[in-house]
Amino acid sequence: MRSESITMFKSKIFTSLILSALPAAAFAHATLVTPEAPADSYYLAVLQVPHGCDGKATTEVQIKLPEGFIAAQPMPKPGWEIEIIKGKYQKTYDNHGKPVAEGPLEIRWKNGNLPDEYYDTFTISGKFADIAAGTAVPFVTTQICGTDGKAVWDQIAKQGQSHHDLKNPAPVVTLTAADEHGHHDDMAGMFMPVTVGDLQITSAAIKAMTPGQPVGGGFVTVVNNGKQDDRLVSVTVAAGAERVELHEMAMNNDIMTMRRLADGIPIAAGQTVEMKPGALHMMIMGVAKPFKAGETVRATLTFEKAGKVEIDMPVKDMKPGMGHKM
Ligand SMILES: [Cu+2]
Repeated sequence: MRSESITMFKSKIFTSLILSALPAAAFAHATLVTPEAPADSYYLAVLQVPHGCDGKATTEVQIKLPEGFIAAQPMPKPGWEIEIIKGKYQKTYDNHGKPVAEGPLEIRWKNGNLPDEYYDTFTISGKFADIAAGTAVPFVTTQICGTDGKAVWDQIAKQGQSHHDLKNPAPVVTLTAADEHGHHDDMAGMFMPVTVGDLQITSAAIKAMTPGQPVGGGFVTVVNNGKQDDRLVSVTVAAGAERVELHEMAMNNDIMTMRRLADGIPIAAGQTVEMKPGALHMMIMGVAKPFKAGETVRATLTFEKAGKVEIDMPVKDMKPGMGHKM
């Protein structure tokens, strides 16, 4: 279970890394630059306005602050006036031990001029209070272009709907549990893709072991972006194990069998090979000290054509029962 959520979380991170690497003009919608934030913490809402209204320059940007985003402060922008609309919150929040029942509800940057061919950002700092992790929090935005143009970014995805399906989606930030995101230690559970030749190792994990187990399981996903077939020939780990074998598990006549792949694991051109519990895996024999979740194990993978590559494999708790008897 935990490994699944880590994977999901990781893919979100990668998505946001990829998105932020794109030129700003690639965004058609008004969006928040940071799409995820820990619940109950400070957040810098940076709204990105990608273009004007049908070719016209943007002259005003209005952001309605979501309920539960307290103590908001806009960042001034040269060339723009700021209006802060204050009022009562729907309930009373605790801000460092002080009850807070009112504050800014909407921020407006006015009388500016942002030509259609430019993008710009509008920033508000504030704090999330009493909003559950997992909530997608909208910052409804209205973009005004002089007297005859307007874009309202206020649509909110319903259950099972992607915001990509919406024409004018509200900029949203998704709140994450503090322990999922906030601490440095948790970054240890992540694996950043590693490239060797035409191959890319996109995920890697070692199953956490219980004391007394002498054998561990390891898994990588390898993508072959090249035009020639390759093969994972062997794996070694830096310390604390006798050897690593490459194994395959499969159902044969209703019996789950495991066999050693003495020739290694083929990785055909253009293919992705995913090792996982109950299928292809590394079997780490003679482990001196059981691998514990949160640790990292350095491993060297040797490929027939791409050669050797060193990776740091995070140790994770994996669903019991999916692997073989280890
Ligand atoms: Cu095995």
